[in-house]
Amino acid sequence: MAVVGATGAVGREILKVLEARDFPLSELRLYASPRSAGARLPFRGEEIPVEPLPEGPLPVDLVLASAGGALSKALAPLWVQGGALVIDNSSAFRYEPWVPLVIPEVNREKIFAHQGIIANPNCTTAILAMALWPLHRAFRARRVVVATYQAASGAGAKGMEELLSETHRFLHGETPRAEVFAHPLPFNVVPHIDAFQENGYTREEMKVVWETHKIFGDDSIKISATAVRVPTLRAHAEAASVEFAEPVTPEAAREVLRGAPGVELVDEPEKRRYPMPLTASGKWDVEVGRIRKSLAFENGLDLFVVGDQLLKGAALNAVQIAEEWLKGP
Ligand code: A2P
Ligand code: 11C
Repeated sequence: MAVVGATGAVGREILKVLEARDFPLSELRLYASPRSAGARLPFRGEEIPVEPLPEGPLPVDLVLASAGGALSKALAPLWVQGGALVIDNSSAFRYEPWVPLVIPEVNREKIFAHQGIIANPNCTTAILAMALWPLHRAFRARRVVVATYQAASGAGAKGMEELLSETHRFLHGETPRAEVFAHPLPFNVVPHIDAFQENGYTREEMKVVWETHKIFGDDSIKISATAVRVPTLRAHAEAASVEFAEPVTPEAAREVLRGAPGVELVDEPEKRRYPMPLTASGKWDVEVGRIRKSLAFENGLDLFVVGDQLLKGAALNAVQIAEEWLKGP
C-alpha cells in the first residue's frame, strides 16, 4: 500500500495508526513532494524512504491520500486506472454521487459500492457525526445548530507551526503574523475557515451540511454551522444544539452514547469531567459530554463533542475504511 502525503500532519498519523492497529500489509511505499527527498519515516522498527510522487499509477493495491484536493483530483484517477483502491482524505471527490463518503460506524455498507475511490469526510463533520448518528437513530434529529472550535492542525503541519512560531513572537513582544490563517491565531479566535460562499457561510461550514446529509443518507435534517479556528494545536471541539422528532432526555441520550462505538461519554461536570482537546488528543474515540436539556428547542439537547481531528477526523477513519474493505461485506 501507499501513503501519499506521508510527511504531512495526517500522513504521519496514518503511519502511527497502521502500526498501532497492526494493519496487514506486505509493503509500504511513502510519497510526498520533492521537498521531502531523502527523508525517512519510522515504521515497524524500520526507516522507510519517502519517494517523490510520480505523475502516474502507483505499484500498490491501496492508496491512502492526504496531500490536498488538487493533487487527489489530478492523480487519483490514474491510481485507480493502475488497479488501486484510493481512500482519499481530501474534499476532491466527496460530493460526487458515485463516490462513497464513509464513516464505518455510520455507513460501512457504502464501502462496497465503490468505483475505485472512497472519500473520507471533513474532520469537523466526522467528529460531530460520531455523536449525532447514534442520537439520530434513537430520537431522529430534525435540526442541528453547531459552533466549532477548530485546532490549528486542521490546516496541516504548517498550521501547527504557525501557531507555535507566532505565539513565540507574541510572547517576545513582536506582532504575530498570519500566512496559513486569515488572521494571527495566538490569543485570538477566527470565524473564517475556507472560502466564503454566496449564502454567507464558509465552505467549511457548508461541508458539515453537505457531508452529514450524504453520510446519514438523509437530507431532511436542517443543519447550520459556524466554524471557528481557535489557538489549540490538536482536536476539534464542537458545541451542538439538536432538536429531535422523538421525545428525548439527557439520561436517555447518555444511555445511547454509552453503547455507541467510537464514542466515550465524558459527562460528570461535578467532577470537572467533560470533553476537552487536552483529553481527546491522541484518542481514537470521540468524547461527548455536557449533555443537557435545551432551553431553546422544545424537544432538544445541548452537547459538547471533542475529537482528535487528525485521528477520527482523518487518519484513523481512513485506516478503518481500509480495514472494513479487507473484511468484506
Ligand atoms: P511535503 O512534506 O514534501 O511538502 P500537510 O497537510 O500537513 O500540509 O501535508 C501535506 C502533505 O502533502 C505533505 O506530505 C506534503 O509533502 C504532501 N504534498 C504537498 N504537495 C505535494 C505534491 N505536489 N506532490 C506530492 N506530495 C505533496
Ligand atoms: C480544518 N476541517 O480544520 C479543516 C481541514 O475538507 O478535509 C480539513 C479540510 C477537509 O481546517
